[in-house]
This record gives sequence, structure tokens and C-alpha cells, in this order.
Amino acid sequence: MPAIPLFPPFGTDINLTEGVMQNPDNRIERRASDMRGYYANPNALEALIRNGDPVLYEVFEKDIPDEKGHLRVAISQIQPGTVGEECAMTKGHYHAVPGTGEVYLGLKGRGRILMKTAEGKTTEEDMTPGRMVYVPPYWAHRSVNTGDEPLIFFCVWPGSAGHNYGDIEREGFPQRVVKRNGEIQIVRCEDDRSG
Ligand code: S6P
Ligand code: ZN
Repeated sequence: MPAIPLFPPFGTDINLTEGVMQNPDNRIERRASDMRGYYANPNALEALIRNGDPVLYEVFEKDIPDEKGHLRVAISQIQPGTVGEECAMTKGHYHAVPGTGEVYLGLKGRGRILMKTAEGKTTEEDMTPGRMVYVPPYWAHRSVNTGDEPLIFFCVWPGSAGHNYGDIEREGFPQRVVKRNGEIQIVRCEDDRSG
């Protein structure tokens, strides 16, 4: 007798060239108006909201139980562009169960994954097609599109992990990715002139 209800196996096609999952069960969209408080330049964000409130990123998921033992999967797609000088990015989160990791696989476009711990350690990893990035337990993670086309990546994480957005909403990340004079730069809080 299994400890959790038996779940039917399934398969789904992923177009690896386009980064598109066939028949996702859920689509989450984040528009500019969902991102208040996240970007260093709130005026630039408000201008974007007034100017059609575009979808900045989407997440396509399969319906897999958010329970221990399961693995959840999703494809995220972040549109290119900047808000002020800051590159388009996800909200970023810790997992609600902090001791749970995640695997990212780049499918299309170019970006960076920013990571940080509650104790103040920080690091970044490149996200490009075919590159796998391991996000270990306890590391908050945010994805940033540094290219000129959508950044698309596949993620797998424990079903029980959940998402803790509140801490990042309050703390932000010490790193910000900006485009200055056509060049991508990572700035730290102390030398952040974008705000
Ligand atoms: C889930 C995984 C991704 C993100 C997605 C959107 O654990 O890390 O599927 O949810 O990239 O980012 P965010 O920070 O808005 O959830
Ligand atoms: Zn995650």
C-alpha cells in the first residue's frame, strides 16, 4: 500500500528548439503590475504599467501534486527587455521548505540565475541552452533575461517544496542585473546607482 495516493504516469512533448511544452495544465502570467516592489526603478515600472501593462514572464506547469515524493516540473519564459536599466526577471523565491533544491535546464535565450542565502552568501550562474544549473537547498533563486530574445528554461523541484515569496519581497537580492551602454553588468547593493 503506497504512502501517498497512486498517481498515473504520463509523458508530454517538449519542443527543445522553441522551448514549448505541449498541453501544459496551468499557465501563470506575471504582468508589470504584478512586479511592484521588485525593480529598483519604480517610475520605469509604473510607466510600463500605464503603457499596456505587458506580460513580463509566464510559467507553464503540469498538474503534479505538491506533496512529498512527487517532482513538479515547469517551463518559464521571460520576455527580453529592461525596466529602467534593470533586465527583466522573475520575482524570485526561497522554497517554503528551505531544505529543498531544484534543477534548471536552459532551453532558449540567455540569462543569469541569481542565488542567495538568508545568511548573505550570493552567487550567479549562466543560463544558456543545454546548460544545467543546480540550485541547492537554502538558496533563494531569481532568473534574469540578459539577451534579446525570450529566456526559456525547464525546472524540476520537489513537490513538497512550496514557494516563499515574502522574504524576497522584503529583502530583495543584493545583486541586480543591469544593461548600461548596451553592456550587461551585475551590480551589488552598495554600488547600485539604478534606484
Ligand atoms: C519553481 C521554479 C520556477 C519559478 C519560475 C517563476 O520552484 O523556481 O518554476 O517558479 O521561474 O519564478 P518565480 O520566482 O516568480 O516563482
Ligand atoms: Zn524554485
